[in-house]
Amino acid sequence: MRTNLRGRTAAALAWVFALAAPLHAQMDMQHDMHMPEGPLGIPETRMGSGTSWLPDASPMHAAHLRLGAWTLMLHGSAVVQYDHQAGLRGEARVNLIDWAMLAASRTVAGGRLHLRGMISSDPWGVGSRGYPLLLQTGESDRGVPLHDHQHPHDLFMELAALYERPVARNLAVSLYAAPVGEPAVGPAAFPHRPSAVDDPLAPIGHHWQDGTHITFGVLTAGVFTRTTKLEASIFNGREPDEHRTDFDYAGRALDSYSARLSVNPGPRWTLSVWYAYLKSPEALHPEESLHRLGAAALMAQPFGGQGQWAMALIYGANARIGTGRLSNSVVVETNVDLDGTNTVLGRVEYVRKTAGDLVVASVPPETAYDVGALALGYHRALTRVAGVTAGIGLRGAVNFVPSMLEGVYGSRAPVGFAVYCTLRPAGL
Ligand SMILES: [Cu+2]
Repeated sequence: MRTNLRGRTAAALAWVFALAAPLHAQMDMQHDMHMPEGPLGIPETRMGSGTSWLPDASPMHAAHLRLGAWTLMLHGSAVVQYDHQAGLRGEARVNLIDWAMLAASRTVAGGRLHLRGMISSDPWGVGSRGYPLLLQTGESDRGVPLHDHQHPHDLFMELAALYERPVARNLAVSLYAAPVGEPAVGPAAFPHRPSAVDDPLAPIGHHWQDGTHITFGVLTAGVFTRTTKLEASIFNGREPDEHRTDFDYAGRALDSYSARLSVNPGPRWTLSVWYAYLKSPEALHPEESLHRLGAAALMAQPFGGQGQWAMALIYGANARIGTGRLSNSVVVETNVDLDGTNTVLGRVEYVRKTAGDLVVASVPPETAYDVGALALGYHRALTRVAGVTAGIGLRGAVNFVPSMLEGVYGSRAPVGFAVYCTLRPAGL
């Protein structure tokens, strides 16, 4: 255990420096380049994960570089954290959670082509068991569903091509093809959401809301105006398996589908609603398929002189086909950068999870529980060198379980905390 911890810490530090070096080189070449605009004059800050929209006023943490006709952009985030979850299902570990995305875009035939590659070292920095997070569920390790841990993300988080082209003065079409990518389901995924930018831990409603963000096989077509986008996807509905470094096709077709409507009524807001049919998402329960639906409001706006305030309200629900029951989740999260240095963050969640989800063996698996979590944190940017910001953070959480689960968690309100260091490109 201790050797493991030491190994992880060393691996974590090595990655932090590995990530920092190329960022440094990129930023030196960047200087005062303007961010390119997309079709219909839509600002680049609106581009969220996959084909999702963010508020136009979202901060952009990326390094830009012009290479001939191509604009290259490097996004990323690396967090080393000591994560301590208390109680009977708690655990304490050091993890490295990271992702890095290289995006290249250029004009092609009157439209804009984007090529994206995003990778993560989670398979090693987090490990197959995931990082401790009370009440978190979803995906598996060694043939057993994960519980009270957030699964690692896959080495390949996205390999995608997106083409957007105007067809009239205020109308454009888009096509997204991704061997690995995000279908039109949910809001922008939490690792890429401005309201969660300084919070390294996942929402416990991840698999009720934005859990499809790494999908092996996605095709999405969209039509959009300056303010409104309607999209439809077909995709492989199976969640990533526990082998985190390969491509999880396993003979699956694009057997699931979704539709999403997004509206940016002004520079500060993104409103969206979605529906998805997920065919057999879980390898451990291949007979089960899901309806997933939800709605989200994302907000971003400048705060004070140099600050930035982002917030999200997300509702997501799953209904196992055949049960007729809707299991709901709600999260409100906020990230208030007070002055460009000090950030206060918070997240409040409610999710309805079953004994099957939480791996409580003593009762029938359909037994449902209302669980919740309240997290508060503080992040401070320490230095900004060559376009890279390093910071430290502290996050505490209280979780809420019903009395039926008191014996399982050792308390009605088990707690957790994390101390963490962050590294990412500075905002432009
Ligand atoms: Cu995820």
